[in-house]
Amino acid sequence: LFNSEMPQPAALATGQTTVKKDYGAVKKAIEDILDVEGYDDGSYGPLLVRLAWHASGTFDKADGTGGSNGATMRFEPECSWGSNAGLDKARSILEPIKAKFPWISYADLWTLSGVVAVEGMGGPTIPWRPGRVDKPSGVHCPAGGRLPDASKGAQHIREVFSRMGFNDQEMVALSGAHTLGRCHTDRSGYVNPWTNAPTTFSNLYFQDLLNKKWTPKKWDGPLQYEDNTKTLMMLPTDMELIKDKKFRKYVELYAKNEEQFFSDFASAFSRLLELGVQFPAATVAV
Ligand code: ZEM
Repeated sequence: LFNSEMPQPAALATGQTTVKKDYGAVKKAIEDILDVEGYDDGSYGPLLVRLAWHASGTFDKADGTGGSNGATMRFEPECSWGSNAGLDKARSILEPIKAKFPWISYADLWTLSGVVAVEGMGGPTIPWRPGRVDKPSGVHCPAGGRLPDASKGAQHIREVFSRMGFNDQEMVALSGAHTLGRCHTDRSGYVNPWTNAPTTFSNLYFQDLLNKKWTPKKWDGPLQYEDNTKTLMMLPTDMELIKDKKFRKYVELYAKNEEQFFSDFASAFSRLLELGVQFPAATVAV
């Protein structure tokens, strides 16, 4: 009864059944694995934020390479980059969720995890939409050396983040993610958390940068800074945000105005996770 002139129902035409892509259910599954006793400060949240960031922060706006699309961190050489040390753990805790919702791409799952983690730790709502497509092998890995080096200065920070397309204010807003989590000697060589509330998303990182006295830590490890309790830390790149006058202006703004920080972080983080991604025309936020 059908002829080529008649619109045909898609399922009949292709013989396929449709899977309902319930991103809300995936979000819920991620929320459920965030809190865990005995790992770091009791949450995988900071690690998942770092996964989303490193998956995305390889983008180069000059040629459109890198970025979250493709989820190439599954492959050599990207999975073995020194900068990605420890993220194997983040990827593996998401595997049971990928198994339960096989229709979601790794690239969507990793970025959504960062979003759910920020939200779950009390941060702003981050606009997120699906549409990233996994690439099949490591030949698609971006060039190495694109993620920032914590031992370097303001010029390096500007080079790396302007390559992605961010301005000074967005660089400072994104750096506010260091209010979360900690450094691990076996991953980066650095040690300790930035703040005393590493599983709560807040503007405490900016307040601490300005209000605590930071001095070089005396140890055999790489140069890092410590507060007078010797329990908190700042990386050399974190210190650049108060040494550089143009960056410092925004540190002062965000230390005073948490609402502004939340709103600017949400926009910049959302954009970070979408760099280089081509979304189908009618993709809406979930
Ligand atoms: Zn980080 N970051 N980061 N970062 N980062 C670490 C940890 C975390 C830099 C960096 O070298 C390091 C952004 C920007 C920059 C997070 C999120 C974001 C660590 C410690 C280092 C060394 C890793 C370890 O030992 O486990 C540098 C140089 C940056 C810019 C100049 C941006 C942007 C981020 C997100 C928007 C997070 C959440 C962590 C904590 C991870 C954890 O496991 O607790």
